[in-house]
Amino acid sequence: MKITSVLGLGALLTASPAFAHYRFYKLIANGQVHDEFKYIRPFEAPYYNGPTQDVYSTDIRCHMKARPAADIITVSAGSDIGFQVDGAIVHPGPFTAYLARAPANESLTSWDGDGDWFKIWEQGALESSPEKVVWDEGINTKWMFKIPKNVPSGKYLLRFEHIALHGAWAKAEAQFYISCAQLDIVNGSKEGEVSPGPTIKFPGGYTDEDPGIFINIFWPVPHNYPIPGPAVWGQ
Ligand SMILES: *[C@@H]1O[C@H](CO)[C@@H](O)[C@H](O)[C@H]1NC(C)=O
Ligand SMILES: *[C@@H]1O[C@H](CO)[C@@H](O)[C@H](O)[C@H]1NC(C)=O
Ligand SMILES: [Cu+2]
Repeated sequence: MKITSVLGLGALLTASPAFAHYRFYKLIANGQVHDEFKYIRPFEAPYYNGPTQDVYSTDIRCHMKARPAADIITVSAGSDIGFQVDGAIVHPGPFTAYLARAPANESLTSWDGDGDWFKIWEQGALESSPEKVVWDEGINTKWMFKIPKNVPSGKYLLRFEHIALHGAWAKAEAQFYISCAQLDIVNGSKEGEVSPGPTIKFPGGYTDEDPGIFINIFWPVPHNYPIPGPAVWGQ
């Protein structure tokens, strides 16, 4: 949004349930765009493309009523990975990606994701100056980043998120669009060599009052937007 004062427009969009939403429905890994929801945990009804707004619910982990996917993809530490959206991002806000490793005694295809999540990538506004803030809204349809090459090998959930901030001037009105993929990361570091962090829990790591979650992005326009969650793991 380049306009400085469109509070009214924000309210209008929030109130319009028919407005097009979006899902991160395809995983991009090993140089290939995979089928819809292959390796990605399904959520809610098959065509639900709305957000979750409750940061205190387990829905904040992998989206509304997410359940395990059948398949796990093997990927190499240090390789490129990403997600494709099924339409266009129609709201302003940041993107983040996190990993959490499944405990040794759990199977990734049944683990609930109640683990320690560390951030591996984030993207705030594409352009940010006191005069102008440009969000990645209707611009990109896929987002690529790297699996850290030093991550310990193992079974992980990869959580990808877009936080829509058009209504976030009201408390608990930020919208979270999330997908989790099931990864078997190989060729990473050996057990016990590194501990990625800082880590957070989902739920637990975000609150309704985080400065990047409860914020009016229209006025004053935040040219130093604080992306929610911990710092990206530096390796
Ligand atoms: C892991 O590393 C080995 C040796 O370099 C390589 O042959 C193999 O293809 C790698 N695995 C993946 C999934 O990239
Ligand atoms: C794995 O271990 C944890 C901690 O001891 C326990 O809470 C959990 O129920 C165990 N999971 C399984 C599948 O046994
Ligand atoms: Cu929307």
